Amino acid sequence: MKNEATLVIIKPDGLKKSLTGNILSRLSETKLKIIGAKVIQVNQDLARAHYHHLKEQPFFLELIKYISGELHGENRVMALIYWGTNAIGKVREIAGATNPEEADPVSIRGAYGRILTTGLFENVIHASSSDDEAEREIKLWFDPEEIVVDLYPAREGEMTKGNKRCWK
Ligand code: IDP
Ligand code: MG
Repeated sequence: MKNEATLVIIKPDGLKKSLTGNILSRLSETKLKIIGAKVIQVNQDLARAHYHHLKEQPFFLELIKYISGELHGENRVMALIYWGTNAIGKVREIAGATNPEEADPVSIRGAYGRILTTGLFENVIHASSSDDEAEREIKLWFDPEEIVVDLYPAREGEMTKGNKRCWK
């Protein structure tokens, strides 16, 4: 079994419900290593890029409102990269099925998720579902220097990148 990296996002409902500790404890059962972690605000561009494969779905606009925090008045998510043997499958298993009603009740989504009256699955965490998806998502959410393992080839950039702010 080869080492894999996978992206986990604790969605705004997870932070709003103070579930961060519980979720991290559950994920630690996998014995995988955390190799990147941060709390960030999700803007429209990131939200749409992350879920671009679902843009034709009837729930897409609500999903964008969900991941960007608009539904919960909570503008934070926690993004983590887990790394190790069969990381993608191990994390998906503990996360549970996409539909929280169908998810194993002891999985994270089964225990903490719900279906909104609009039909949206409010399911507390995101977890990458394949190697290709994990690579695309990790590159979208993290810069190379924010990860403690050299996961993918990177190039030397300029010291000040784009409109990034620097400390005074
Ligand atoms: P995943 O998160 O289990 O990988 P995806 O199909 O990638 O599932 O969908 C992304 C997110 O969109 C889900 O986590 C859930 O919040 C929402 N979602 C997916 N399918 C549905 C649906 O059929 N109804 C309502 N919400 C959905
Ligand atoms: Mg998915």
